[in-house]
Order: sequence, then C-alpha cells, then structure tokens
Amino acid sequence: MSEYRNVLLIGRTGQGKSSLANLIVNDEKNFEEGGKFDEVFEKGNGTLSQTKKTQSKKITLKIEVGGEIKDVKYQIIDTVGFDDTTLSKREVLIEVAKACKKVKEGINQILFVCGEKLTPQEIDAYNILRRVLFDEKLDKDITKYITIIRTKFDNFDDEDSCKCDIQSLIENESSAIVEMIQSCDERVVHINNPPINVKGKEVQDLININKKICKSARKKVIDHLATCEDAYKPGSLDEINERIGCLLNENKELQKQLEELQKEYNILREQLNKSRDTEERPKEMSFSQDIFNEFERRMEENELKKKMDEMMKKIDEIKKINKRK
Ligand SMILES: Nc1nc2c(ncn2[C@@H]2O[C@H](COP(=O)(O)OP(=O)(O)OP(=O)(O)O)[C@@H](O)[C@H]2O)c(=O)[nH]1
Ligand SMILES: [Mg+2]
Repeated sequence: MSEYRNVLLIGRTGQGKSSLANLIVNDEKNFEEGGKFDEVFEKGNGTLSQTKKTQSKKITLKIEVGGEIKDVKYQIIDTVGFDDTTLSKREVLIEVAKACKKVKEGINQILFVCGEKLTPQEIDAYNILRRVLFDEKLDKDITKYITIIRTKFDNFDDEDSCKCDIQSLIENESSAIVEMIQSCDERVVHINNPPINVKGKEVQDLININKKICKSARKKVIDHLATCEDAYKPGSLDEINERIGCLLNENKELQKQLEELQKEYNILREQLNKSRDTEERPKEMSFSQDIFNEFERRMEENELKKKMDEMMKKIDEIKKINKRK
C-alpha cells in the first residue's frame, strides 16, 4: 500500500479545484484571524483557465481513526481543467494521464469539482474521466473512489439544504446528470470556499468572514477524506495512454461520420424545401419539418454520438417519405 493517500482533483475549468487544493493543504490555524493563508496552488479568476500543469503537494493531516487522532499522509493533486480555454482536449487528457503517473500506487479519492450548475460539458468531462482513468470492466468498483464536490454552495453547513440539492438534481435534471450522481452512490459534498487573498482597502472584515466559512468547509472536506481509506489502483500509464488514444481516434471518426451525415442532411433538406414550394405539403411533411426544427436545436448541443444516432433515424424517415411521394 502507498505511504500516501492520493487525492486527485478533477473538473471543468474555473469550478474551484485549485482553491479546494489550497483549502485542504492549509493548516486549520491558517483560517483563524491573523493566520497566514498560503496559496500553494495558483487559482484563477473564474473566467480564464488558470492551471496549466498538474501540481501536487504532500501533507500530513490529523484524522480521527476509531476515536483516536492520527497523522495520515496525503498527496493532493490538482489537475488542468477540462474545457480549458487554451489547451486542446488531447493536451488536457495527456495532463490528466500525467497526474495518473503520480498515483500509480493507488487513488484514494477523485474529487470531481463542480460549481453551481452542472453543464453538459461537465458530464462529458466526468464520463471521459471514467473511461480514461478506469478500466471499464471495473466500472462498478470505481464508484466509491469518486466524490462530487459542489463548490460555491452557501448553505453547505445545513444538512437539509445539501440533501435537498441532491434530491432536486435527481428529480429535475437530465438523465445524464442522474446517471452521474447515481454512478458515485449519490456521494456529493457541498462546500463554499470563497477567496481569502482578497486585495484592496478595507477588506479585512470580508477576509475574516471568508476565513470562517473556509474553516468550516475545510472540516467538512477533511472529515470526508478521513472516511476514504481504500485505494483504487489504476492501470499502467501505457494502458491509460492507450485509452486516451482510442477515445480521441473514436471522436475523430465520429466527427467524420457526422460531417458526412450533415452533407446528406443538407441535400435532403434542400429537396424537402423544393417540394414544399411546388406542392401542397403532405401530412408527413409537417412531421418531418418538426423533426428538422428539433434537429437544428440539437445541432447546437455537443452530444456527438446521440446526435448521430438520431440523425440516421431521421434520414431514414425522410427517405421513406420521399419514396412514398
Ligand atoms: N465564492 C466562491 N468562490 C470560489 C469557490 N471555489 C472557487 N472560487 C473562485 O472561483 C475562481 C476559480 O477558482 P479556481 O480554484 O482557480 O478554479 P480551477 O477549477 O482550479 O480552475 P482551472 O485551474 O482554470 O481549471 C476563483 O476566483 C476562486 O476564488 C467557492 O466555493 N466559493
Ligand atoms: Mg486550477
């Protein structure tokens, strides 16, 4: 077993990974009035992606084990954000693979850091992560190694608000979000981790308020980490690289197929428009027009595979209509 419990921080750009890394590695007393908060991991301003390379720090945390306080060694690994504005998906995945190299002895926890809103990109990132880091055959086993951290959550100290939030995610959001939450056994930890190194005049009061909030959030995160004793051993870096390669090739192939289908779609659409100009629209036509409208809406979404399957289906339907005419 590794000497260190490895904690990997992953997620979309600007959601608070580096801030969370700082929250964990700073000692509790640094969050008290007069305490010196150390910004080990450089954090961004939320709009531009900040972390360009995997960074890590080894620390010792005081953890309660069976009623006793023990020193436990941790390595906190902060990674490049998915959806990075300046790095390509390939570069981001390679950076994540490098992070895996640091944890070849085992990952205790992956903290998947999300902000207030769970976006389709986030879910994409989560699924890519699952496929790249974990051998899919072991998919069932990985759930206990992933926790979703919901940052910027004001009422994180109120258990009911947190429960309510999970419930509303499950009830109101898309099936992809439900799958994401259920895939990690609904393990979501809410925190608020507002900035402490605030610059400007007369900000001391704000800093002290934020420090108090952060101290409480830190306790919540550390208490959670204390419960994560087991480690998942990822495959070799070669295996992970191979999976990244497959994924990127697969995406390229899908993109190519999508472009071809798009051409076919444009031709059919043209035909449909022409026939609409010259003759009265048969009943099925209005149905296919709806399909087109819906289709165009979907075009904007980045759900490559789903989009392609649906496109094939719709093209078949239009072909059938054209044949009948
Ligand atoms: N109020 C509040 N602000 C937060 C919280 N977490 C992060 N922030 C702010 O959000 C901005 C981005 O935070 P980062 O920690 O740099 O985000 P990141 O995920 O590391 O971003 P990348 O390195 O670009 O991937 C910073 O201005 C943080 O101060 C939070 O829980 N509450
Ligand atoms: Mg960062």
